[in-house]
Amino acid sequence: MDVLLIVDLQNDFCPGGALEVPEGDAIVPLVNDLAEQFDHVLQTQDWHPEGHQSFASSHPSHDPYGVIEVDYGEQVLWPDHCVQGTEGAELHPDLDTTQAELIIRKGFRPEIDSYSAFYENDGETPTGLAGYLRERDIDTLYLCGLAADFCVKWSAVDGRKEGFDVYVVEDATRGIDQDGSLAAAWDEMNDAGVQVVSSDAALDLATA
Ligand code: VGL
Ligand code: ZN
Repeated sequence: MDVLLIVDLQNDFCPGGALEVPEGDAIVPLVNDLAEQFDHVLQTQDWHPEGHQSFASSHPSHDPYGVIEVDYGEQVLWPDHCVQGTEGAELHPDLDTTQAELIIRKGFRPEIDSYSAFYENDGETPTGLAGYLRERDIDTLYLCGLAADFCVKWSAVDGRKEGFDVYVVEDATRGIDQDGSLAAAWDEMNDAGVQVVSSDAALDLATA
């Protein structure tokens, strides 16, 4: 069984938001089209408490987009974004979420960031998604949303680690592209056995 997983399509990742992904909002109509064609749709929502460790503002001597070393490895420091209960954390208003069967929130532990829909950034603390998918006999994931080089990539690679077939819908995602992170992300996904497809191909595959 196939699902469409829409990653972090939230105001703060769209132009005008706190952590804008260039053209992040441009994918909304296409994501809505995809959602309509899938029988099962899931979403993620980045959902940080104020003062989250991933915020540069929590580390006074550091600027946004710098990198620090934390318990679980490198942490990019972001502008404050997707703070719980704020407008920036809301899903994009034009995104049609009617069909979403599950919205998984992540990044809510103050001391640990969570890019992947499966694991916190320590690579060990599960979100519960793998179990949810297995219990529902879902074996194939189509990923779209934001950002291609962070949450989409980490979700795709972890999905492979968990044994799922994973497709990333290339025209239904956009990247932050921090220091070449976008090209590196496509390579990493490729190495992990993630398949990159166009939305047209995804629709053909998913309905086949
Ligand atoms: C994301 C950076 C920080 C993402 C979330 O959704 O890709 N990126 N938090
Ligand atoms: Zn975040």
